[in-house]
Amino acid sequence: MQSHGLTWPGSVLGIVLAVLGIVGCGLNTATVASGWKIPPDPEIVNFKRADAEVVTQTLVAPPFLPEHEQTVDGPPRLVKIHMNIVEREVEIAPDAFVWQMAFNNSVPGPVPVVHQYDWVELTLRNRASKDVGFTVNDGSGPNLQQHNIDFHASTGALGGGGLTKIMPGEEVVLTWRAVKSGLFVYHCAPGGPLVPYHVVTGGNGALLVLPRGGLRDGYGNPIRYDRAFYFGEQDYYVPKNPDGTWKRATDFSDQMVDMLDAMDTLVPTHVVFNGKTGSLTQDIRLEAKVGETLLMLHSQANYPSWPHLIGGHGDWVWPYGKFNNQPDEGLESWDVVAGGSAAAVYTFKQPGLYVYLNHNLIMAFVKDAKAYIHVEGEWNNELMEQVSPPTAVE
Ligand SMILES: [Cu+2]
Repeated sequence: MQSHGLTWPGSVLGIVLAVLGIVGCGLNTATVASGWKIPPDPEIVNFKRADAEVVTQTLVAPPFLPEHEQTVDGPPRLVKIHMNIVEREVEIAPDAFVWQMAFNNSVPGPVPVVHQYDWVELTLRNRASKDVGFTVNDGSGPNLQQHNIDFHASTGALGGGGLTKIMPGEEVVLTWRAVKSGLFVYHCAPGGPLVPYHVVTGGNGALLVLPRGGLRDGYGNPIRYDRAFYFGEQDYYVPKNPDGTWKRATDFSDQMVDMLDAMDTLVPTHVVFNGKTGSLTQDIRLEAKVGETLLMLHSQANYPSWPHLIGGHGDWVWPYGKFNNQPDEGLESWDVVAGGSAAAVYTFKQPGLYVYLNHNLIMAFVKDAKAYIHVEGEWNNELMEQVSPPTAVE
């Protein structure tokens, strides 16, 4: 082969390249570490839970987030939240009904927002949906199954899953510390095939842990967002009747065996944002203005996704949704791993309709993994102009 003709023996070349690689890597890591990363403050890290101020956060249904501060100055706090688990039946697409496991009566569940090193104190209830003050769909009855919660943001006991198993009629209180910052999935995990069953019927959501000093761009400059939307993506596996229509079950337990068969194909029958078809394209109108910065939060508890903002970009993107990593600049599409998240910010520069979607376009347009964002403002011809409208070719 031609390579035998090289004047440098391969081994020498290899050693030279290896040395260059080590030096290059070392310099690079040192530059990034000293330039962007901020070491944790020992006073904050060592702060004791007993000394923390206790606050209660009222959760709201996605795609919106509870009121929150983007930066905090004081010591860590203990943030109390309440979630009720509701087994309910929802028409997720025309003539396709799913008995859902819904944290706080929404699919996906709500997005609690805390800051790194805060504590979360969750009261989780598994009880008859009629008693908890929700307006649930007709046909929903008392809960039938055991549920729990695994917070990917937490540490120990299967993410809290081992300490939160509750039967219908029970409630449990769990406190844990948010030691990592970022957007993290949470989901129900009762064990074995019940784990995916409860997750693909909607038993998942995400929790946002902001850095105490707020978000920073790749240069280390602070980022403030004007709006934040949470895109919780859900894959469903609805069984069919022999005649090809969607099969409907009588309750959450009755649905399970046929749905597990449909899940065994690994091919979702429906993929949606915010729980059902049309949720963020028809039911809820998302709006923004030119000049505003939008924080786009995205999670998928069971399947990968590849987000893209049609007509815009990710100005800064955290592909794994973890804010203590330097964000990537100017991305067109990015990754959400199964059981993970992504976060991105974009400052709108043109008015009009933007589509935030899963850029597996079959998932977006044959299924419904997409959201519309309606943006108002002045059009900028410098960025785009239709120089000549469509006319017939002579
Ligand atoms: Cu569950």
